[in-house]
Amino acid sequence: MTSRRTVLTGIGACLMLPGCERIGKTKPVHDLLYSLDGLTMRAQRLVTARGALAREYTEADLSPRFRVNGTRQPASADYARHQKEGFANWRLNVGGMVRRPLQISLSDLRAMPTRTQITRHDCVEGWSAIGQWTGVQLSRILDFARVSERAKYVLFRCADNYGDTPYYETVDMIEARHPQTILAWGMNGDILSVAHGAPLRLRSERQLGYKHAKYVMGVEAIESFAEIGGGKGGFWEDRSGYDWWAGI
Ligand SMILES: Nc1nc2c(c(=O)[nH]1)N[C@H]1C(S)=C(S)[C@@H](COP(=O)(O)O)O[C@H]1N2
Ligand SMILES: [Mo]
Repeated sequence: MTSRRTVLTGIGACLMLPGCERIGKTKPVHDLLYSLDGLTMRAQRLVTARGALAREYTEADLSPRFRVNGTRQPASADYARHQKEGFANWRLNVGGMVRRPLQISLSDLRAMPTRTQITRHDCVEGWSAIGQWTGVQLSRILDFARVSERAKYVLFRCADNYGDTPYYETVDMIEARHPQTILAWGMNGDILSVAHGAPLRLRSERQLGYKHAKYVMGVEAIESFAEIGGGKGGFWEDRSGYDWWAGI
């Protein structure tokens, strides 16, 4: 208990000092992840302001090259068809615990109010890159679909499989409604490329790279992820035991 309190105080104190976000910069992501291992997500929420923003950068900071990781081309026939059609007939399915299920076209998503942000992506495998992302805040879509108050998480179903297993991710409602949590259709001033998750990918800027689901086909409000996939809340969480919370 004492040691936990010491850790908490340390982090809390650090957050009040300018330049403290550098922790994430100087320490390898892995170290940071495991130094927080003993803390519950709730404890981290207590020491971090609920609405705290991930650091945003300037265009001068953009990485000359943004690595592609994981799937770079979904293999399904469905996806191939949409890709060929320039995603003109593709629809984002919004469902689960919502009062108004939606099917939103890419042009409608692009017509919604946009948010552009330059952020650093941290992959658990030990690389980072700064990129600019443009999209619609997930909170707008949740509001538009009139998500139920009982929903606790948002599930993202992706178009790509690893073998027979579809990639998926979940975030809680605090993360889902965070202002920097966007469904991005643009990157570095261009339309999002297939390699980076076209037509739509999640940016959940306070979390590690694997949470940022690419090729998002469906968004569902859910009460629990216990019955989805392997029950751990995400593809890599199921397969490799990666942390579900994955806060940076
Ligand atoms: N659908 C899907 N989303 C995914 C992945 C994937 O393989 N499939 N890989 C994840 C991982 S581990 C990382 S680091 C980022 C990589 O995004 P990038 O290819 O744009 O760099 O996407 C994440 N989202
Ligand atoms: Mo990653």
